[in-house]
Amino acid sequence: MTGKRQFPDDFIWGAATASYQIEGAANEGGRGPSIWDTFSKTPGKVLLGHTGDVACDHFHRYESDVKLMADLGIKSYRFSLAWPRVMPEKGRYLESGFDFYKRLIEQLHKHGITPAATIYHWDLPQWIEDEGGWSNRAVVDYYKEFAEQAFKALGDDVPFWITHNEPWCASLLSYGIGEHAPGLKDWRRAYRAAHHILLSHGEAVKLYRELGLKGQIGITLNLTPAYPASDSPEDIAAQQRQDAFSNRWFLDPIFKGEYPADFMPRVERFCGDLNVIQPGDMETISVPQDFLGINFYTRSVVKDDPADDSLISVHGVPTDNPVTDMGWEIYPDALYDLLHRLKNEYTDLPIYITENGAANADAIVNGEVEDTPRIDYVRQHLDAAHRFIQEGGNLKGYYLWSLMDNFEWAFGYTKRFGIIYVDYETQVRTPKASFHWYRQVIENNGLTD
Ligand code: IFM
Repeated sequence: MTGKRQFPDDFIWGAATASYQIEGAANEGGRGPSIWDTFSKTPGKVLLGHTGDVACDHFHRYESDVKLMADLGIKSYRFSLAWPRVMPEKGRYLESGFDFYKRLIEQLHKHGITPAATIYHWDLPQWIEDEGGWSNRAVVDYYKEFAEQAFKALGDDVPFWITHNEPWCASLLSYGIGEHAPGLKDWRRAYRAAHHILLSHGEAVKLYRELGLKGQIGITLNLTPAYPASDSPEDIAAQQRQDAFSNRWFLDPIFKGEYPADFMPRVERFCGDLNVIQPGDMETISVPQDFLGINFYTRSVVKDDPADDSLISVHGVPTDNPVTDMGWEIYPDALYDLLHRLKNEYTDLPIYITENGAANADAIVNGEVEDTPRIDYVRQHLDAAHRFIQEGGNLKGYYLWSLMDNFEWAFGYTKRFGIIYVDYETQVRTPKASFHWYRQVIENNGLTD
């Protein structure tokens, strides 16, 4: 689509990062190890043996990084809190673990940028994992304690709180598929982890209300719409299973207070009786929140696979559409469909796109990074978002992933998602063409081309 596409005056333009992916300073200020320190130091788990020990050294460079944000013109910056800085070992609480965030938040306010804090973005303290991690119910109390300390330390200065980033990744991808820390292939532990993550979300929302804090609190889900490869009943059933696995397992408990009944028998077949839902849990998980955050990157197209006796028994079908450097199909209509689905089937709450962006094989040439594919990707997704708003959708903001290149989990530093190029040898930052383009979008409050 071309022509002027104006966004609402109060639309929040932002950019996002996460603690382990950018901070570095892994051994400073008494920080303890997280599951990602352990995982990345385990041979074969992260490409090229990369770790987050130094990452973008943002812990030391936050002042100049905030200046770049101010230059970009974002209204809000989404970052996450490193739990192992605050609870480095069992029974030890380090209030000074919040000092870095206090300094960061002060800088953000100085530049008129609203802080948006994610409480948990995957860096679980290793000592909690040693007790069973997210699959052990005790983690809910540990998380509540961490959230409470965070609200008390930062709550007056942070008006926007996200309890969890992408529970699907922190549970099923990490404890079931095994691609992320702690790297287990155990569906029972994975589904128990998912429940405890959701439960801790609800507990944090309740706590936030009890403390009388004045901002907003919600959760961020990564949602990957599933489409059937054909209109055969088998493929449509495959699509339903994929959707339950990727999306409904998290949306339904939050907005309907129940897990998807159609998928529960399969989960029980692979996990046995989960023995995890206690009286009151579903009420806590579905406690009203203030907004829904969604991270959107791609969709899946699936076909029934009767020969595959696995949890979902489907296989993905490639399409002719272009893909990003992650190999993820670029299909912005899925964002548009998803937004409408959320509105029609789940919630009237404000929605924020808390992550969207593309990995691209960027390089500096003559001092510049021409990342046209990323610009095209973001433009097309903003188009989809704009269409939804025009049709009455309650979409309130967009956080581009990511502000800067960073540690892309199991891919280490080999995938670049940033609109600022980071030279990991020198830590020099170079704004890419997409940075300058996004600045114009923000300045115009919309798309003009
Ligand atoms: O880098 C991640 C981020 O931490 C969570 N959402 C997806 C991004 C790209 O893979």
